[in-house]
Amino acid sequence: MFQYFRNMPEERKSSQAVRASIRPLQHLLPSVCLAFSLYACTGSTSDTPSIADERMTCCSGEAERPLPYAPRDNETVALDSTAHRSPVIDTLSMVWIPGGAFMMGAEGKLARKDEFPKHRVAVDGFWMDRHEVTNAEFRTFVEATSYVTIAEKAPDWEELKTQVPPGTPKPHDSLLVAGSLVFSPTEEQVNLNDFSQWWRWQPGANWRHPEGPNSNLEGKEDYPVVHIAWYDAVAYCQWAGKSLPTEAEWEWAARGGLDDNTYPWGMEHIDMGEAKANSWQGSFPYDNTQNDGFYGTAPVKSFAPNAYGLYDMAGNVWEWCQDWYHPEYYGQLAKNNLSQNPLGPDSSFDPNDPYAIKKVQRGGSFLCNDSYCSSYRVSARMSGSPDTGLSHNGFRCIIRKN
Ligand SMILES: [Ca+2]
Ligand SMILES: [Ca+2]
Repeated sequence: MFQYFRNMPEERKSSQAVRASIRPLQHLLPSVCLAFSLYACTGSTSDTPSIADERMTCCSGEAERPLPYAPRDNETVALDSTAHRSPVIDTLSMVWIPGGAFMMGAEGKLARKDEFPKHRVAVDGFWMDRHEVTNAEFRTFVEATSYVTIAEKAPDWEELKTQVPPGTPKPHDSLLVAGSLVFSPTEEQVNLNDFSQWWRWQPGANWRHPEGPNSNLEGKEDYPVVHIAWYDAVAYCQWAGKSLPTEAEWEWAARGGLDDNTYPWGMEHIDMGEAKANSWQGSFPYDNTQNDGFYGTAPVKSFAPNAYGLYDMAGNVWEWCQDWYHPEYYGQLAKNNLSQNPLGPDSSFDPNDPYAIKKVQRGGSFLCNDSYCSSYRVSARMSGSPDTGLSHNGFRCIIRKN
């Protein structure tokens, strides 16, 4: 949530709109929309500046095609490495993703600038959660560790003032409360460039209370946990003996063994035929026809999995990846014949939010729609401040063999 509390550079165009719409925070929180810029998907990086000082991390080598082992469904397999804290992998909840090489990135009219150029990547095999981490799973983690998510913590002014311009006055204590951003539909068609119109700052919103203090998780045990910051996701993964996937691992897994596919299921448009994922049908952000059966989040595994047995790789909630976000990273990797197990850039950069650090998110959410955000495509990239979760941010984990 601290994303909301940082200052925003004066030149940021959308700051005025955010100040107007999130008035309780306007004294020190003009950057509430920093996280939102990530969700202004289509065309949002068209003005990406060049990066003069960029360091990239990748390595070249041959793809590893053989499968180290590929157990059958429902077979419980013990890891052969003591490096993992989890001694046993439950294949009811995880699936083996075989290693291989593919062309990472996008082509086509829906792709954004940061999805180019396509480049050849190889990843080793790994285990991946079949579905997004659920409320029940996250509750087990919290009960075992007493972990408190970032959205549940009131901002510490002593910490906060180090992240805002010198001389910024301390806000009233009534403003320094825990909370998060919750989707709130508009009543009519609005300018889609002003995302502050459909997000509201909600004190008391967090994973336990997704819509605010008056909401709860009753009956939602198998829904994906939301309002999860990247640091929260990492804490869960570490407790579970798992990791967040790299961006390359995530895209490789999402493609389900297909080549050059647009969606996890293939090429058929998301709105054609049988419902394939939880997205937004109708006119965003005011009229959701719910053709897929869900207005907000859906229970995990509500739609058919991809060929690897992974559910909701498109839509439902965004999923955090390990990598820093940089819109020009692919251009660096494309200089290699092959990039094997790329770990992302050494540092992040978001031209829409140049003073923030950002991690990669993938897969889109229940709010995605072609008119605004088509991030249910397997190549679509998004970024988010690692200390910020929203009502459509979740994650899933992986386990690497070594
Ligand atoms: Ca839906
Ligand atoms: Ca998802």
